[in-house]
Amino acid sequence: MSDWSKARAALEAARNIVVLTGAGVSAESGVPTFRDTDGLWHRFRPEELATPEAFRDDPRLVWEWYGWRRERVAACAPNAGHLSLARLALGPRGVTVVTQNVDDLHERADDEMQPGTGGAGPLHLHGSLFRSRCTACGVSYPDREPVDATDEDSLPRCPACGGLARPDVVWFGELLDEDLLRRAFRLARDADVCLVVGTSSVVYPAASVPRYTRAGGGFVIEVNPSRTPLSALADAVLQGPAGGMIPPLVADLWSP
Ligand code: BV8
Ligand code: ZN
Repeated sequence: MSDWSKARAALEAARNIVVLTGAGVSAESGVPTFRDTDGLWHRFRPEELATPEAFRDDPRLVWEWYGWRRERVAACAPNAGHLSLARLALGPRGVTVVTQNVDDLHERADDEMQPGTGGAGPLHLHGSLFRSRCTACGVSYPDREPVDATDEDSLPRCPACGGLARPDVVWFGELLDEDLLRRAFRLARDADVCLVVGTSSVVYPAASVPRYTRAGGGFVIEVNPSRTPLSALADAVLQGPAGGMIPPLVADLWSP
């Protein structure tokens, strides 16, 4: 039995599915990944930008990077991979998307599939490009404004206390939201299938999610053009792009 047939059979039999996504699910939408050759960090280095130390040393540079990413994502649209996952979630199976991505393409796909419902949306383990958080009073708030990173005085400020705001994302060396992570692990443990799409599976603790499904006796499917450290653990490895692989993989699974 091919990995494709095994994966399809597991999804057909599944009552609960967890989908773990990484930057690769948004690649075909035009959002650069992190570690691919044309990745975000090809021109930058993670240590320079996605750390609290980098923000403390040069908040202007870090905001310039996030401001550019916010504009880039706003100009992109969900691809067939996002849309078919959103369609799957409308069907009889319990489907939870757990994403490492800070873009809003899963939410926008949900809106396209079921306008105005403002569904639960994905669990954002690493936060969101479209939320900022105050470094002084800690308040977190939706923020889609263009970032003026001309100088420190023009950087985003907290609407409540005027303190310097930061992107509401999880940087390296920062802890993830404990409750969110516990919820993701529990959902993965109880899932019949963990569908892992577009992640290099190198960043922890997010990369542990599929291991909980395995530990709970569930089936792990990996969709990625390349092999990753997860490939050896997966029950089915489907090598190809999310936008091309996910739609046929989940086709008709949404009909009762
Ligand atoms: C923490 C911020 C406790 C928001 C991000 C040593 C060993 C193990 C762990 C560690 C270690 N040293 C330090 C750590 C912990 C560290 C970590 O995991 N480091 C790694 C790099 C070794 N983790 C942390 O610090 C976490 N916090 O552990 O706290 C602690 C405290 C103190 C000290 C230690 C521990 C916090 C992690 C969160 C970091 N923040 N993002 C932002 O700016 O976006 S991580 C960043 O990488 C993004 O969130 C991204 O989601 C994530 C993972 O990357 P991917 O999504 O997988 O993207 P990538 O480019 O890597 O891969 C893309 C994949 O897509 C590829 O496989 C490619 O083949 C595929 N692809 C390409 N095209 C397609 C495709 N797939 C499908 N279709 C396509 N078309
Ligand atoms: Zn404040």
